[in-house]
Amino acid sequence: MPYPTKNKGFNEGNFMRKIYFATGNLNKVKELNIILSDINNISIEQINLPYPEIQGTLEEVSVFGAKYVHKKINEPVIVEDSGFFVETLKGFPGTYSRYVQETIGNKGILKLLEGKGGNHRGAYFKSVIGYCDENGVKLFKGVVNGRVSHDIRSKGHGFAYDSIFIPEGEEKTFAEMDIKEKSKISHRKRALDNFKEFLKTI
Ligand code: ITT
Repeated sequence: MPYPTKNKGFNEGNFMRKIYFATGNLNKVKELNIILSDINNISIEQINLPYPEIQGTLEEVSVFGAKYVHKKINEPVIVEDSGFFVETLKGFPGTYSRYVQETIGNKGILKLLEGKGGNHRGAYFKSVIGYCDENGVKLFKGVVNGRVSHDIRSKGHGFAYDSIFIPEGEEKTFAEMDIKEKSKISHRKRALDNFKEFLKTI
């Protein structure tokens, strides 16, 4: 069933439509602007309006956050909840990614994997974008598979777990790629590609 909308479509006419991006993470904003740079009738504006991060899956957090912020500002809004999942650690840090990054950090993750060879270092990033307007919430997801490196490796790019994650088919970590290179294959790129397809329909 087509997604119902009271407004004229995002794609009709030449006018600019604004979507707010509620996040406190400026690295996410930079990546999002690069990934959405080919869309010319939508502008994204960051809004630093913290929403309660409920304990739950990335999907549950995004639904809650998008509805919460939309209720406050009454404008179309996206939020993004992402996580880093290490397979041999049963998905840890997953939904605890932010806390773990701020406490044991990348060194701590490498320590937990000490002595584990290539086959036991599988990991993935997942991004769940929640979009909410007057018609309700929609979710858009993206995953990038790869492995945890043996050392912290960075050329000064990226953030958080980027310096210990090597995407599938690559030799470099995300932090050894510039933002454009990362943004061709990242979990965020994949989720936003799905979001872009949706924007064409409303
Ligand atoms: P919000 O304000 O948007 O919630 P946040 O930094 O709290 O920003 P998340 O909860 O979505 O974001 O992210 C959980 C953790 O995963 C956090 O430590 C992020 O820095 C990290 N993370 C998310 N995306 C990442 C990426 O592309 N590369 C490396 N680390 C990432």
